[in-house]
Amino acid sequence: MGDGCAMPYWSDELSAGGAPPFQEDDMAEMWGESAVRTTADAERGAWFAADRFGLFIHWGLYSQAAGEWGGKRWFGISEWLMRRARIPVDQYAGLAGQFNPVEFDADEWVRLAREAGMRYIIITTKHHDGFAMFSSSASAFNICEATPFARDPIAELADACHRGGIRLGFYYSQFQDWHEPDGAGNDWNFPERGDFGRYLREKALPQIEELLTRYGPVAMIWFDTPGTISAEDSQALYQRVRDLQPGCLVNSRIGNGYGDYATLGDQEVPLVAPDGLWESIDTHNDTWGFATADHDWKSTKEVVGRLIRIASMGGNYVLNVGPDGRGAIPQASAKMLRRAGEWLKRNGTSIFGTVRGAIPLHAWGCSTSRPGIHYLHILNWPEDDTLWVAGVGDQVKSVRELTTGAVLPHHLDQGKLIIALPRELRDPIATVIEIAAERVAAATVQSWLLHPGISNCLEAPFAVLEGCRLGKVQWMERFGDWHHTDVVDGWQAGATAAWDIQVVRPGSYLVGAEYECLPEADETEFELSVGTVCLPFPVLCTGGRFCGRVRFRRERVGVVQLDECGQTSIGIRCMSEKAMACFRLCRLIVSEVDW
Ligand code: FHN
Repeated sequence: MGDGCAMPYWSDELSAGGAPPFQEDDMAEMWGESAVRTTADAERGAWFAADRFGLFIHWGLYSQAAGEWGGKRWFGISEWLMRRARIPVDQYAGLAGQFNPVEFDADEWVRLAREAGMRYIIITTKHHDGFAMFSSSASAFNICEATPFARDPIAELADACHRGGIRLGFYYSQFQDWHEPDGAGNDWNFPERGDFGRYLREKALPQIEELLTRYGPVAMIWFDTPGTISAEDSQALYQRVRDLQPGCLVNSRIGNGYGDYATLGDQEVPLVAPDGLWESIDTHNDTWGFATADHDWKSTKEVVGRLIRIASMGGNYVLNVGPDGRGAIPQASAKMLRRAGEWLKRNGTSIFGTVRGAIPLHAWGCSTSRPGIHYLHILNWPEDDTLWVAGVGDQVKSVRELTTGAVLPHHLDQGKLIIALPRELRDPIATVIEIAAERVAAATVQSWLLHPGISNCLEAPFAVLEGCRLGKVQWMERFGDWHHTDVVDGWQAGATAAWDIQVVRPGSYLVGAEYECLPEADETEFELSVGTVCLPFPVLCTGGRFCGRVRFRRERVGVVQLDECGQTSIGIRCMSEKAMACFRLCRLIVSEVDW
């Protein structure tokens, strides 16, 4: 076994006054590569590819503390409380004496997941705090031996899942274990590097074996924060899982390119579909574990919108809730899950068992497909109740609203499908239109249909770039609350980012730009160009970064006249070198204006 404790993998001088709590490039090391080399074969991965929507549950001793310690509130992800507050091992372990989640009801959780339309559950069996939420012979620091509750909720949940026809996966923190001198991550109690090999042999591997041999079929082991774990150790873990349950999937956070499918960054919803099997993981508010102070709930529309966008790119959406110290799922989460489930009951055929959409991304939303059928998910309803769809071709057999089967009037214009949308069919979450068409044009977003009556966001990854490049920025808001954006950066003088667009309704269009501009690049001159028209404009400072937090601003650039239907290009050109490392463009926003 290699030495997995080589630090640093997470440079958080969190509670120490004044020191920056985190740095921009910590994340890559913490999450490991998301690309996997042992991708699941079609048979093992079949359920994953079809099931699309899962429930993530973060539940442990941190749920009891709920983000509070020493009379102080620790904003950010609550499951990191022990490390953030540098709580000594024995004091943190004292929480176990208070942890008595008598409201925990496994059948109720499974019922809720089913009501939400979810097909699988992944639950934390041991998070970074080292506390096992199951009966374990490998460590007495477990819920059966250390708490008054003295029950094994993982066994109860496994039984309930098997009864309820829901797959069950186990989260297991294989690298960080703040309870153990030999585990990684606790440098406040164990400043000397421990023997990580011994930790793996004596705790992690035995516990993983317990999880894979005592609870029936396990759909997946969900590893996390591989840090500096060696390739040899990742491989050994992977092999052990496969030996014990050959059908069990493993996520890419096992580290070093092992695993069956890719887990993206926390709360990351990509704009461009990753290859192979993949998942986006998200949480209902900003924390994963329960925190009394976090009420920043995503609406049902946001949650379902993310599920749709992810399904349209062929990915899975795993949404987290954080039950409290009594074992109750927060009311806000339960309500949102039920509402999402109602939408899925009506529209689930457009999500489950579908593949990535053959019809490209539009301003109104996105699509999913199955052979001969395409589902248009309208997330942004056009003001004039008219939907323009590019890339469908002329082989359309029928156009219906999915839930009612209502046939919708449609015709072709300039090679685009135009659908009349009856306003009474507008679903406040998302309306789904089912199109039967044997052949459609291959999905491409290189040419963006400038949709009348909706704001068109021309996103960074779809730009044609010269003298600048596509990048990604990731940052935390509150501690552990990750945000991700694709940007165009590295601007040289004369560099351009341009989008091919298709004008379907001539008129005046207001163009805006959303960007980050550090003080050094304040008032750098750019030009907006459409056809032969060039409008000069300065980019304006968005402030400096503090703790790596990125701040964007949306600025109006100007109004342009697009007088002819058809293909053209819209873009911006940088007129000075000084923007180079200090300006990042996320998108242009183009909206029709009533002039
Ligand atoms: O550190 C953990 C965090 O607490 C949480 O479990 C998330 C969920 O993806 N994973 C790690 C950070 O990526």
